[in-house]
Parts: sequence; C-alpha cells; structure tokens
Amino acid sequence: MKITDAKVFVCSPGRNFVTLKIYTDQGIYGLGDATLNGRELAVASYLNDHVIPCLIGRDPADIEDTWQYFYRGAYWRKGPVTMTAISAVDVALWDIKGKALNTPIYNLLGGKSRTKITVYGHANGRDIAETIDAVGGYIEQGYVSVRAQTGIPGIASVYGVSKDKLFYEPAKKGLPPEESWSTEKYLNYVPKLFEQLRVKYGTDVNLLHDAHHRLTPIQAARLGKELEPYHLFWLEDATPAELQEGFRIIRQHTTTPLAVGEIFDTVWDCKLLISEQLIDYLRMEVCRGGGITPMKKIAAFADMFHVQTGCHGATDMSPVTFGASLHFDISIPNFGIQEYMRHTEETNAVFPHHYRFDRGFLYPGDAPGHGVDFDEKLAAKYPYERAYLPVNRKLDGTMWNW
Ligand code: KDG
Ligand code: MG
Repeated sequence: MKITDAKVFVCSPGRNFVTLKIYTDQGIYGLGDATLNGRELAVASYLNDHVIPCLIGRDPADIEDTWQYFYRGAYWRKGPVTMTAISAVDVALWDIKGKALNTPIYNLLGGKSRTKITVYGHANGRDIAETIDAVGGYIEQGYVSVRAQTGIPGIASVYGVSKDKLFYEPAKKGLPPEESWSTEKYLNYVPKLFEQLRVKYGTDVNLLHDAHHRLTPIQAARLGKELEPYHLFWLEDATPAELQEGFRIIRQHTTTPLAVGEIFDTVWDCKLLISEQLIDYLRMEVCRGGGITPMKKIAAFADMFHVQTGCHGATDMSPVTFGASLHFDISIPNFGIQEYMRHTEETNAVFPHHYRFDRGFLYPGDAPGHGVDFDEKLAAKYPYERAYLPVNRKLDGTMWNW
C-alpha cells in the first residue's frame, strides 16, 4: 500500500479543529487530529508545507518508521506544533492499519484490558452553592467521578467556570480575553468547596480539581495538605511543570494524588516526574503526545513507577482524538481515568463516530480503525474563525499563568 495524498481541513463547527486526512492507493483513508488550541494555523502550515510532501509514496503500514522519520529526521525535535502534527500523522496511520486489517485499533494494541472507560465530567458554578448543585447533576447522570471548579468571590472570571452546564469552552473568538487572579483568595476559598461536597455527597463520588498552573510548589503543597481530609481523586496542574523538580516540594508535604501533563509533548517533559514517583496520573494524550506510537511507550514506562494515565479530553481534542484515545485507554494496563468534556451537536455532526457515552462511561465501539469519520461537505460550512485561550493577570496587573 502507498500513501497517495494527504489534506488538511481547518473548520469551526462550534470551535476550531484541524483534521488531517491521509489517502492511499487502495481507497482506504485515515484521519488524525491536528488541533492546537489558539495556534491551529501553525500546525496546518507545518503539515502542509513540511510533512505532507514527505508522506507521499510512503508505505502507511510502517508506522514506527514514519514516526521516527518525522521526529528524529526533522533534526528539530519536540514542541507543541511539531508534536501535534506528528500525532495527527501517527493516529491517521493507525486508523488506516485498522481499516486495512478490518479491526478496531485496540486489537492492534493488545486487545481490551477492561470493558469500559471511566470518565470524569466537569461541574462548575459561580460559587460554592452552585458548584455543589452542578456536582449533584453529574451524580444523577451516573458519573462516578466529577471535577469541581468554583468561581471565587472577588475574582471576576476564573478558569473552569462557565455559564453552560454541560460544555466548557475556554477559547474565545477574536483576540485573547483577559482574566484575573488572586492566589490568596483562591487558596482561602477552594478547600471549603470540597469540605461541603463531602458533607453533601459522602465518600462514594471521586472528586477532582484543576488548579490550572496557578500556584507555586509551596502554595500547591498547602492546598494539597488542606484538601487531604476530602480525599481527592487528584489535584491537577498544581504548578507549572517546566521545572519537574518543583514537584518534589509538593510531594514532601501532601498525600493528595497529583495529576499533570496536558501540555507535555514528549516523555522528556515527565521523565523525572515519573521515575521519581512525583506524580500519580499523567494527563498526556494521543493528540499532543505524538500519537499512539509514543503514548504506548510512555504508558509502559509510567506503569513501572505506579503512574496511571488520565488522558486530557477537553473540547479542543476533536472527536478523532477521542476515538483514538479510547482505543489506547481500553488496551493499556495502567489506565486511570479519561476526561470527557462534551462536544457540541455541530461538532458531533461533522465528526460522526462509533464511540458512545453511557452513564459515566465511554465505549470505543468495534468499527475498524478508530471509528471516527469526517464530513467534509458539512465542515466546509464552518470556516476557521480566529480564537484564543484567555490570558491571566494578577489583580495588580502582573501577567500570570492561565
Ligand atoms: O486548550 C486548553 C484546554 O484544553 C485546557 O484549559 C483544559 O485544563 C484543561 C482540562 O483540564 O481539561
Ligand atoms: Mg487541565
């Protein structure tokens, strides 16, 4: 089999997505997700200008060699644009292989290690009372794991809080919106949320929280310690992780489990975090982490150090990433949990898929490949619209981490 062509589609059915379609001489095509939130056109250009010309004529069966060709072969390694582009190629090639062999990708990864994928939903509210109600809504829908984010009195807009109850879309059309931040107000307020959640819902529900890179290690240590009585499933992105050693400080002070990694793009971003057992859950997923090929290896490495996966699954992962992630999740031994932020009706219509959600669990389906398709005609009705994630400033105007 030979690759005859590849095309990049940029569309905006509710939000922007970049989709790679690889065509072969046997009529089989594969789909990959190349969406990088707020930097979509950079990945489209990387693929169009630098990757696709080298793909034509290659054998799509040689997935490992193709991965190495675009990683090692480019000389310039790593980085979100490069790795998102390589991810899209890798996932599309696994899709082709599954279709060519008439089998779902999970069969090519060793088969199923479980029957269903536990997901967590996103509950949020403008204050503690609203957030408690929102968590209750998820429990009623059958979720066993819920992430809880609350607005903070005195801070105008906070990460994770939206008017929409089932969707959370932080990217906004136009130029980056500005949000504000106070670590002091946040640290004083958030533990009360989890105290009240445990009082109201008891211990059966798994509770998660995302600090979204806002804290220093010692502040994260304080938060983790204060949350200990409420037994969180995880505290996510407590501190930025460029300095992996920073997690030693958090770990020395708290038993609250730690998750990190949604912006990592290679194993080098988490080698120390994993090998020193500084984290419990790795948030990398197939769209940013270079595809299924490296993610299998990273998961195996993490398994040696008791680290489980918790793949990122926000709305900026297209249904193609969800399809591929679920095959990965169901096959690996050290699966932990999968994030599931719902896509809009428009998005789902452009990406018809075989995976399905039922009362707190996702099922990958048994279609050959990853089981997600792309309706080009419908997608053409939703042209790209410039959109950015917010930026964040402290109350005195200092730029801070969003
Ligand atoms: O593109 C950024 C979002 O994917 C991110 O803000 C979502 O933190 C996030 C999460 O945990 O889903
Ligand atoms: Mg996050």
